[in-house]
Amino acid sequence: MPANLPPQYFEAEKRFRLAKSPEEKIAGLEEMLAIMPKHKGTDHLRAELRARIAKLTQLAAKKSGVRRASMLIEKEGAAQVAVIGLPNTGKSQLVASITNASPTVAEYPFTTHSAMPGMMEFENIQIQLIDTPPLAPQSIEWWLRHMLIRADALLVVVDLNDAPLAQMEDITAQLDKMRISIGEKQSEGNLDIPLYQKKALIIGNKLDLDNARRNYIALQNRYENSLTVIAISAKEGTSLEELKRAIYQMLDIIRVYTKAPGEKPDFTDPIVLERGSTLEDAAADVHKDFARKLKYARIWGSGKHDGLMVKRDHILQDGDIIELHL
Ligand SMILES: Nc1nc2c(ncn2[C@@H]2O[C@H](COP(=O)(O)OP(=O)(O)O)[C@@H](O)[C@H]2O)c(=O)[nH]1
Ligand SMILES: [Mg+2]
Repeated sequence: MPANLPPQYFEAEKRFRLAKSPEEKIAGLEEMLAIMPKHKGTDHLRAELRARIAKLTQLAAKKSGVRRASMLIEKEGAAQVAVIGLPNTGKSQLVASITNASPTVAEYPFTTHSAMPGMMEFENIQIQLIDTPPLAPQSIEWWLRHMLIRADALLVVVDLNDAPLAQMEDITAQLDKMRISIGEKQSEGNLDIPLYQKKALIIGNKLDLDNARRNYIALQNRYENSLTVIAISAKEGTSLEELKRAIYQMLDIIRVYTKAPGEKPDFTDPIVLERGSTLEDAAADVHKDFARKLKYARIWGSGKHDGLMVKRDHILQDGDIIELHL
């Protein structure tokens, strides 16, 4: 057992041991996994936790008859983003409009019972969006919380023609119960359970309808200090390019390109990293041995001298081109 596990870990472990249903057990394990520090000393233990989660998930899926694939969707592309909101706000329409997936869109609520992923293209990267069942108390599935916690960010869809401020209140209350926070307001729920802070963007949909513009301004005023609000019409395709860019910006990721000496970089195949990543992080992404072997790199782009030599702790910017020297 590695040292340095925080006390919350042992509290989560206790909840796991006392849990009866596979769902509660999974929740306990997910918490333990989230709390555990990420380093070499915990690699083994983290792998073990993930294996136990996978096994219990299969069990729970068999019991509830839900396909495992619809509960825990493997991340693909540069990031995984969950699309959430109340019934009939246009979540499925949005996923259908900006990804390659085609979830059912219908005018009656609760059409979406499981989660469906689709890939959205933004310039030279792909971002995975997941259409989810509505965040209404009667339809919240036990696996939704895990899915939202796992996701890199959330897109909160509200219907601009249907009291969007009240919808936001509803949604943040539901998220609060799951101990998930988007931007502001601290949760008042069970303080023993860790709070997950998530990046989020508010999408005001149905901009084509009558009261939409006025409600959009009210939403913007309400959230101007905490969250970005984008108004779109998923159905008519209004402002979808702006939305894609806003999603990319919210994710706080950067794209870096590698090149061999004397050659041109391949701009179709970026390395995607968290903002603030170093040259060493980029090298590790190319090959796990490269981070160790790296001597220096030459760098081009974003206001630098062309071909400048930089060391492993150099912080990279979006669009940088690097030539690794081992
Ligand atoms: N006017 C208008 N209707 C929309 C828009 N997006 C979705 N809808 C309609 O809203 C209803 C619910 O859409 P859906 O995507 O199934 O909502 P979900 O329950 O959030 O997945 C359907 O009748 C859609 O045609 C939009 O941008 N404008
Ligand atoms: Mg739907």
